[in-house]
Amino acid sequence: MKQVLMCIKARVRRTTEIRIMRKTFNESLSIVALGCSALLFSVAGCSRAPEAPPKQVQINADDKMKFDVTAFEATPGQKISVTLKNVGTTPKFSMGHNFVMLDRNTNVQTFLDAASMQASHDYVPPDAKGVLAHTKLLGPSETETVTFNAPYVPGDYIYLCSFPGHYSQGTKGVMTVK
Ligand SMILES: [Cu+2]
Repeated sequence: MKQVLMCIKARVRRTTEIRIMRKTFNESLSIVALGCSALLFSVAGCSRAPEAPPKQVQINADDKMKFDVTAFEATPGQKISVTLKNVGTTPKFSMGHNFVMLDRNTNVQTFLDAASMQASHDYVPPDAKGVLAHTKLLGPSETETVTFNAPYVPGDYIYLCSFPGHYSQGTKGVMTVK
């Protein structure tokens, strides 16, 4: 009888030991799994390409109604930061300048006709179709930066100042996506 009891006790002890071992094994397994996933996460984090800084384009507009940058290039989808500065001295109401980037196939004359009626909206109709990005109308020494993504469709995109009469004088340019 005593022997049987001892045997049972020994078996219980062994079972408990196995259980503890199993628990420890499971714990270390989960720690390893955690470590693996952390590693995978960091590898995935490293392999993701960092976002490229936007392409900077500085454009000056003057009292002679000219943009000093009349062409620049972009890659499809590239982030572009255009900074327009009005380097003139003539008051805004008679010589303000803005920067308006139009979508391809936008009829420039139709847009300008509509824009000319929108002095209170800085000559950019709020409901205008085909405007990819624009600044407000800037007076002397004023600057504004507008950031946008270049379209994915390659081609020529016209940008302009929509103050009445300025486009035909030379406040215009072309962004070529290629
Ligand atoms: Cu202008």
